[in-house]
Amino acid sequence: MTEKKFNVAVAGATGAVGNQMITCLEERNFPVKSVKFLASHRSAGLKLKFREKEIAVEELKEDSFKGIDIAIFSAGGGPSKQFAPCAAKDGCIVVDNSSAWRMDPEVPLVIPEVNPAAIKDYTNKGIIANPNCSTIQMLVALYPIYQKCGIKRIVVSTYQAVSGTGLKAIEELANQTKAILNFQDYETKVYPHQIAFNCLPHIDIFLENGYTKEEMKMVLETRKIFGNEDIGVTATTVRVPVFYSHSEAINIETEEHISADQVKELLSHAPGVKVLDDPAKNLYPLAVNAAGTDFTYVGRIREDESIPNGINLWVVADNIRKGAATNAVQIAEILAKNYL
Ligand code: 25A
Ligand code: L14
Repeated sequence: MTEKKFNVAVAGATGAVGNQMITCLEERNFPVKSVKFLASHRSAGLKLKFREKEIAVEELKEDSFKGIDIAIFSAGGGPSKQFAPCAAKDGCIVVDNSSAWRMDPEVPLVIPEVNPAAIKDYTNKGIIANPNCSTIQMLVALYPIYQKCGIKRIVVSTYQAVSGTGLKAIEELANQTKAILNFQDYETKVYPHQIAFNCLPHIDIFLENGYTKEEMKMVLETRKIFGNEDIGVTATTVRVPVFYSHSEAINIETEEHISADQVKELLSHAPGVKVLDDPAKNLYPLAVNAAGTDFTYVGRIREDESIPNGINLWVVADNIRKGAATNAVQIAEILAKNYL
């Protein structure tokens, strides 16, 4: 039997995540019959390569999805809100990487290592949401512990790369770093403050409760993905002058006791996880080593000695790959294999 193949569109194809989505479709040998690359009018006509062939970028429009089976979106919240329903109306299933649809109760929010069965609910709206990058890597690491002994509360601080904000932010960090080291003037356009040689406790917009939207995504998305409204989550999300990969310092309080050694053993068999934890050899996860890979790396695993059932961990993953593009393509793979 010949494998079924699909007409695929990538919306936001010229962006940092969109580009990686194209690479992931190639690397993972997604069963593609045809591809279409979509972006704003600014990029229409630009040529991008897919499997050695040059393909012209087209402007994203309401009628872009006729004859398309699966569209992967990463063009920001505005375009997703506007165009995902147009795609669905034309029978195209959308895997959306923006925050636009994540908390819609009818739209499944999926991490393949955690809740792949939720994909079946794509039939509600024709849309599947990809979680926030910081949530994905945190839950890939915590889910095996959650299943084994329950988690009451999570306290997380993030150290997030600029690539999450897009190509312009990558340029801004590079330009500011060069300028400052050469005693030149520099511009601050993408972020409200200098990002080179700095840390900004501010990702996405501030909300009424004093938290940022990025922090509240970690709270609300965790509850939705675990299907547990009672789990306590509190987050501080920080932008750091790193290009690729987010790092996270995570403290959890479990329902039942688990030792640091048991956590190491459990995570060493967990899907998508690699444990790097040997302090004697200075071995722990690092952003520069995670970049370009699809694993969620976990290290610095130790017991929180201030409470009876507490664990501390350091979790690192490539925010553009597992945090966005890889996770979205993994969802599309399950959809294609099991549902279409
Ligand atoms: O709107 P938001 O939600 O606030 O999102 C802000 C940005 O964050 C990134 C993404 O940046 C987005 O633009 N982003 C969003 N969700 C993300 C997520 N979950 C995320 N990053 C990580 N995880 P990006 O640069 O990586 O990608 C932008 C892509 O979206 C296309 N696009 C934008 N508006 C569109 C649209 N496509 C269709 N319709 C629209 N209305 C965008 O295409 C790109 O593919 P493009 O043609 O606009 O960009 C091509 C080049 O132009 C630069 N550029 C972007 N904006 C401007 C611009 N140049 C001039 N003026 C601008 N206003 C880009 O840097 C790109 O190189
Ligand atoms: O997916 O790092 O909701 O600026 C939006 C903010 C992705 C990261 C999302 C950033 C995020 C992005």
